[in-house]
Amino acid sequence: MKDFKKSVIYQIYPKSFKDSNGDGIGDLKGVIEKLPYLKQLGIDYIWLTPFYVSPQKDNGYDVADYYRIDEKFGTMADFEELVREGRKLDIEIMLDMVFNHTSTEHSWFKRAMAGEEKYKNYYIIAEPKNGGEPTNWLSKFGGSAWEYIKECNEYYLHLFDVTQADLNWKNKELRQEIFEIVKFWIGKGVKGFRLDVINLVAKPDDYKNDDRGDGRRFYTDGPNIHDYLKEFNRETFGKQADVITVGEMSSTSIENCIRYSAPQEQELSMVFSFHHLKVDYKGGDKWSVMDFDFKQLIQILNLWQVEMQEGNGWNALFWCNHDQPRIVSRFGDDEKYHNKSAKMLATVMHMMRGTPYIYQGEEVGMTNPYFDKIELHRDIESINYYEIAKQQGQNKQQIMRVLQSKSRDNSRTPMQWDTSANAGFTTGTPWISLSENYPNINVEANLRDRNSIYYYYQQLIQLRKDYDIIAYGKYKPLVADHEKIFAYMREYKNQKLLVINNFYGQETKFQCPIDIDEYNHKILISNYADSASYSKEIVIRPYEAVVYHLEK
Ligand code: TEU
Ligand code: CA
Repeated sequence: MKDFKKSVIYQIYPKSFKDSNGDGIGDLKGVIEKLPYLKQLGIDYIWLTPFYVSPQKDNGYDVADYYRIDEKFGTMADFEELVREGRKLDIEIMLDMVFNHTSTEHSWFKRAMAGEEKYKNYYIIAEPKNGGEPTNWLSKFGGSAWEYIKECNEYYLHLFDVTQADLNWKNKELRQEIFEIVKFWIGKGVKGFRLDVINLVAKPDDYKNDDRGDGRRFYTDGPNIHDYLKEFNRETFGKQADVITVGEMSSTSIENCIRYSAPQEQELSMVFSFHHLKVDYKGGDKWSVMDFDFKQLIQILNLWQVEMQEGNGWNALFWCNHDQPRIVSRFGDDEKYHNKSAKMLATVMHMMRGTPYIYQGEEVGMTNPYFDKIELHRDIESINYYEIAKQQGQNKQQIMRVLQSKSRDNSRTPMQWDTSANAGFTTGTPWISLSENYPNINVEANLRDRNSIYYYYQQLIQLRKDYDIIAYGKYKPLVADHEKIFAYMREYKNQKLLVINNFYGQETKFQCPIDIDEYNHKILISNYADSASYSKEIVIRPYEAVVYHLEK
């Protein structure tokens, strides 16, 4: 059985990974084709974002049938082959479960709209208040979170798109339906589940206006959420020791995340939290352009490492996913120090206490595509923002610059495999445009170059397997007042790791915290071939990352 503390998980956005039949849309056969590439990289699990039957309004996060695979992605036979072929390579499959809401195309919702009480009670439906929406809550994709149902003069709640209706977890029958779905996929050999915005499913008993926000404080980490997750664990994945779970926790707290992921609580294995990816939100607004706040980033990373450790919780470690811009463009330098900054950012995450996640293309340094026309965008959240910002009178250039910085489409362009047409992603017309830099940034070029970002990720993954201190070591923050350096330590038995990372393109000096004489020391990994050996004061070059292993 795999130990998730020593494992690395690779996230695949099937629609943009590899197209096997030339329709311009990535599919499951394309994933099967690339298993040997992933084996060589060394990852242990593949997290697949949703590929179930869906009208694709939110690219699959609007599920119309949880038991069937959308024909665009393939067949159940393809999926079973993927599990089988993956297991031969010791790679397990993690599925993405969207249980905060369904598509309004789901039969449950259709029957609810047809007036069947049983199914109306599967959703959050409320009476009008003062002839209007039940509350002033906002959808995360813009606009009101309530949609009017004229047939019954009521409203249904949708925290995301209007075609994503929120489910009523208070309804035990509905929860039972959800447990059956998970047991079905466990029966298919699935060994992991990523639970989409799972900390939003516990809604309050009464719906009150939010006089100081968009309503999220009423349903985020809501009432009974821990009881729901304990029941979920007990009824399904908790029965299988070799099935792991990760909860996507939107706008959550450390206290709740310790309870979500501490083994003694028997809820989930680990959690995704996003606070470290909001340090470039001007005034907390995602739709803004600003350089990331380095000090705030360090403070947040240290806090979540130390507090989760104290509480015996477990972090999912990540910079990138299908909702976030590419990290080398965001916190690195994707022009002058593309290779060095990508490797430095990888070192920061992979040497920490938690389970690392790599998002497709991150391992070869894929960047934001810098789309300059709205027509190139496909993401519903980005297109909604464009329309709302235009109505607010913002000029197109300004809006496009914000989208270039923050749009989710930044991470959804096709995987760049080689220099052939469409970077080898498809022989057809890709559903979304490629980043124009694919002739230089692609898997083929990385595999040819021993100094590439790919081999650096491969080395990081192998180190976590070879050195217990990386998986089990105590995290020790170091003085976080350096202008450019983020450094921390790991301690385990008679060993220490000193991890030093320069987040900027200028040289700087670093005072090492430990007296060396009592230790044998070596460099475990560095993104400079000739990193300085350990000494009291070290010169750290632009975007330099170096990990010292110290042993008594
Ligand atoms: O994302 C949840 C979520 O909070 C994101 O919407 C995120 O905050 C936002 O995109 C960042 O701007 C999950 C899925 O990852 C996302 O793809 C879905 O759109 C969303 O849930 C609804 O299912
Ligand atoms: Ca296809």
